[in-house]
Amino acid sequence: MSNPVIAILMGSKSDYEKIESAVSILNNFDINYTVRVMSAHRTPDIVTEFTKSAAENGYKIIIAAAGCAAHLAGVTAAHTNLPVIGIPVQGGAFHGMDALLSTVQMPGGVPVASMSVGTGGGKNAALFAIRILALSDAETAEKLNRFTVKQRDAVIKSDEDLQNKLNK
Ligand code: RP5
Repeated sequence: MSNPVIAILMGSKSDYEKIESAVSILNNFDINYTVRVMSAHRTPDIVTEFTKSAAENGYKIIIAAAGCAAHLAGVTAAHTNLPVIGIPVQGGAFHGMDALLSTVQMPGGVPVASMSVGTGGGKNAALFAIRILALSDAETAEKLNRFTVKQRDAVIKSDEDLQNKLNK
């Protein structure tokens, strides 16, 4: 994709299916992004190189997804002043609790915006990034408004359907 503004980093290719919802949201909003596999533990040099040069390469936001001892988001935030959004990936012996604590418990001074564990985490990471972009991009802000209205309408419709079914 040309001129990507969002980088999605994953600690392993095994994370992809769990955070694919982030990719589909970015596609729906026509946001250019890059998806890369790089690990804070297995390829720390590549993470350092990528994140140190991310801002000068045109990225505005980094989404970092990792499971288990999830240090990718934290290490990324240590190497750049760009906003970093962490997705604690569900899995491993503790079903994502380990990743959640690793992502959310950053020391003061190095912020990571932690999303939720599970499929909502990937979706919300993309939407959170889009909310940041919308601050300075009217077209993205308008798309976000339309998304919110559509989501609201879907909930109202599901309630109407339920009432019709129960009150037959
Ligand atoms: C983490 O370890 C990755 O982000 C992944 O969630 C987990 C397991 O990785 P694999 O062993 O499947 O490559 O670093």
